[in-house]
Amino acid sequence: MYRQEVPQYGTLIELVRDVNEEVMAADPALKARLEAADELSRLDVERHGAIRLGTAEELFNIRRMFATMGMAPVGYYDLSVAGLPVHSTAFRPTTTEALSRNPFRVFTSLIRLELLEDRALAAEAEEILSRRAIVTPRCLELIAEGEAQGGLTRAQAEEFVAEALETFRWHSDATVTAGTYARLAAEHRLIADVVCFRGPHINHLTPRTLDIDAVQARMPERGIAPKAVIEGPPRRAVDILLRQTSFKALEEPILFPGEGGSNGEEGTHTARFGEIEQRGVALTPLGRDLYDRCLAEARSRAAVGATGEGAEDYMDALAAAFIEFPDDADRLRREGLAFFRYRVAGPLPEGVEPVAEAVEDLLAAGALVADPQTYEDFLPVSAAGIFQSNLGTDAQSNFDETANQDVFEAALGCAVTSETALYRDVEETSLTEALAALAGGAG
Ligand code: OOG
Ligand code: NI
Repeated sequence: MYRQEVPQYGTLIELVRDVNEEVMAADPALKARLEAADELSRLDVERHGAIRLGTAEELFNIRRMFATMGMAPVGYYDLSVAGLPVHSTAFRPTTTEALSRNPFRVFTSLIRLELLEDRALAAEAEEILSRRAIVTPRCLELIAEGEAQGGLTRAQAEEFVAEALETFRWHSDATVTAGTYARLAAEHRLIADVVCFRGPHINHLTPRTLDIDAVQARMPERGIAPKAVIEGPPRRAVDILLRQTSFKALEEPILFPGEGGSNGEEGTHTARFGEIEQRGVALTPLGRDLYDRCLAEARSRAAVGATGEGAEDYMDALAAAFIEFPDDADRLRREGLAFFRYRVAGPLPEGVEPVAEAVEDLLAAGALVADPQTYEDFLPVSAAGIFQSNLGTDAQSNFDETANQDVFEAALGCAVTSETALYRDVEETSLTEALAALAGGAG
């Protein structure tokens, strides 16, 4: 659906596929590693997308809709730190099995009308939002049936998918007059994007590339205008976390209803774009602290301006700041900076006990292998950069925190899952199982 709606996204997918194929052809070892870690089969289906919601009730129902598909809210991202009136989570699968089949994630933001200074406008926005229903009545019925039955039958699932699709569709007809749109957009363009339409249209989808620098460099060849800088860590030998870049949102024609049922007025809106990402290993809290410090250091040395000026200096500052971040998988593991998954790769060597204290010996002897765990989540500073570039500026902004996870979770109707706990659990369980298998004579 999105590819039909935004043809340039289809062009981006083709570019990503070409680059991924070239990278794997040039680096058979990388291809083998992806295959061994069960990452290759998911590469072609790997995506994330994003939506923006208007009310607590919408977030509550969307949480139930994603739960029907086996996706849970993971993480809390406060974007008010970047001057954006939203906070967010990511709906995604949480088990290793589900992630390896299809790790699709939806970055989901809720606007925070309480942060608007113009209280009358906030009340008006709330009133407009109270009139829309973003999930079809039939879809709500199916979600409730799924909750009661503990899942859907195949026939119900097919109907559910068709109904759920309606929620994410683009509507070029605004629900408010051009005047109201202009007042909301003047307050914040994100607010207008959410409040003035019938539903939370998908605003971008994001395939995973194996070489984000190559895709960024080659976008213009295919008529795509990339944002000024790649967000996240710099290019490294061992990728960490997440690097992302997007192409600028398209200006699309929209139609406003006229006052009192008169003929509509034409206008334009920019909301929808495409993004690419390159994922690396998930970091432990220790690694994440180091990442945050290196990033802050780079941003204090060089900043990108509104039209992308300073982009090269910023990328240089980023590379310089990350020199202190170990760039070797073994060091990342030994220094407790990143999360891994253990598996048996050979027999238990003579004289070594299959216990956690002997992990280094077991790895050295080839009895165990530690594969990096892919980071499945998002980064608030990067997300802010993606938002901003698609609101019309490449400028980086700095922060002043007012997170409110409690309000977000109250709207959601449950707590968000901690991403760190998920990675830690996979690491610990994989090690326990691998040691037990070695003790039992596996390998
Ligand atoms: C979401 C922007 C953030 C990411 O990948 O970090 C994002 C939005 O524009 O709604 O998608
Ligand atoms: Ni995104």
